[in-house]
Amino acid sequence: MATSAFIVIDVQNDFCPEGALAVADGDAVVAPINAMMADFDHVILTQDWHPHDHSSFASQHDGLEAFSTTTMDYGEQTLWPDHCIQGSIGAEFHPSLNLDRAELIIRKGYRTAIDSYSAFFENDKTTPTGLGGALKERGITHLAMAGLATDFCVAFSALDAAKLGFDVTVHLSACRAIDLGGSLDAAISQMTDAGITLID
Ligand code: VGL
Ligand code: ZN
Repeated sequence: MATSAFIVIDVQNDFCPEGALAVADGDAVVAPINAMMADFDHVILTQDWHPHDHSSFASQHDGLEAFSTTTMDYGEQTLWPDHCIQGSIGAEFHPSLNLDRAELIIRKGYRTAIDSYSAFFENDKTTPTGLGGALKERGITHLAMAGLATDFCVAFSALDAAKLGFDVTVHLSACRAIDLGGSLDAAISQMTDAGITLID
């Protein structure tokens, strides 16, 4: 029998209403995610976890504004408001997210010089987080994903998982998007092209 894991992406205060990088209606994902946890063998969470001077923050780039893009050593990078700073309340999981079944919490974006949208590889597309190995070592073949934000951390994670050979389903009704310059439409078509199952 196939072994499944539910990967819950970045359901943190800063991505919910009133957070530093609020995703519209972001907290609406909490109830459906809590309900879905019972359907999977394993539950794994990711947590965006940046140092206060992270290079993805517009505040670290003189003259550049949040939601603009710049070029890093590893390629193009969107600049964000300061968010999910290590140890801050904004970096904590939403207080209603059920953490009881979480077996593993993958923190990402903790290196100052590189961002990490994906739960599998940092934004240079080569530095692994270790999650792929952890799943494979445990015989997990099927992944379901939900969380925040659809068009960044969820999509990047789903695309990398498909590339690594996992069978991936994204539950869109338990995701919300940032939608920056067409990023949501682009993410949906990339996920579709990669053979990822999208469920509404
Ligand atoms: C995310 C932008 C910056 C996300 C994280 O969780 O989608 N987006 N950091
Ligand atoms: Zn981030």
